[in-house]
Amino acid sequence: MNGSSGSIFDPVSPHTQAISDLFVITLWICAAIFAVVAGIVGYSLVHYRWNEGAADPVQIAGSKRLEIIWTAIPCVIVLVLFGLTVHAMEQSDPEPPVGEPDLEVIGHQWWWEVRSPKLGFVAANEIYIPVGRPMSIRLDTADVLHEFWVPQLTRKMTTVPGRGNHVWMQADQPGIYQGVCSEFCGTQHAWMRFEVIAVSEEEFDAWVEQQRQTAAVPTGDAARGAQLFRDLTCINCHAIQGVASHPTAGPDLTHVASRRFLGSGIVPNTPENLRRWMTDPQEVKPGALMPNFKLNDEQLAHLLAYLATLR
Ligand code: HEC
Ligand SMILES: [Cu+2]
Repeated sequence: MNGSSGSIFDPVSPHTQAISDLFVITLWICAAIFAVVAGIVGYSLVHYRWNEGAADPVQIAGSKRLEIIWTAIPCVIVLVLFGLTVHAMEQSDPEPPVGEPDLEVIGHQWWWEVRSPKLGFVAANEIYIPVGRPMSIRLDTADVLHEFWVPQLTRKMTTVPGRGNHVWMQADQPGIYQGVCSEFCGTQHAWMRFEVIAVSEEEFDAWVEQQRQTAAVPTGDAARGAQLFRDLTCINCHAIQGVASHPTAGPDLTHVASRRFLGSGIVPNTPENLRRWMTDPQEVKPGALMPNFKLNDEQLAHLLAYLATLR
């Protein structure tokens, strides 16, 4: 898929286009100021250089006219920049809608909970959106300050404990866009990533439909894994829809097998990496808030069989 450079210079929504435009205009204005100032300095260096026997140039210290001119020009420039900035702020951060947002994204140390009471699903670290439709997102945090940022799609927005924030997210081209936490929040701040996957309306509906499914009832080894999932207290931290829907200390695992990455982007979701994660989460993501269960081979096999059914 295209459009996934992750660069702020490659905006894919009206919101980030406004920010990028502001940057470019500001850069050109500053470049012009630099050229004028450097030009005058250069001219003065050459024209007024020391010349044995020449008379001193005319002294203009205290000239009222000059003082007014070089006070007025910067004031006008600052006013223009102010106007452009206010405009960009309005474009990049329009009023939130009245009523329910489309999505709620909640920052956790160090992963993202994604839910939609409106559409009736819970997910983690992966957000599907329909191409071209502005999605309204309420932002919250379960612990400390985080900052939600998809450089190509959204402005930055902090998640503040006890105070919901809002951001609009839109992608005008299909693609997979990188999202990050952009406010230091502890050990694994750098691995608090997520992906926004912009797809057609039909594909979006299909994704929502899949996320709404509760987990299938497991059989065989997977059923033994499901039992371990309760006995070993996994269920105290991880929700599995149809089994327990409330815990939010760790990511919802109802559809974990269908996700592209584990540990908020730290490793691709392959059977090998899932085994590593279950053998010792700290080896994969040091500091992650999941304990090492020191599983024996049989427990590991049963849990992996169960997790594989969670599609
Ligand atoms: C104390 C709470 C806690 C317990 C108990 C716990 N986990 Fe976790 N788990 C987490 C957290 C937090 C994460 C996310 C870590 C991160 O990405 O920083 C996680 C991540 C995971 C992931 C990766 C999910 C993803 O999408 O990245 C899997 C799989 C997982 N846990 C399975 C289990 C299993 C199986 C058990 C029981 C043996 C278990 N967990 C017990 C807190 C817990
Ligand atoms: Cu962070």
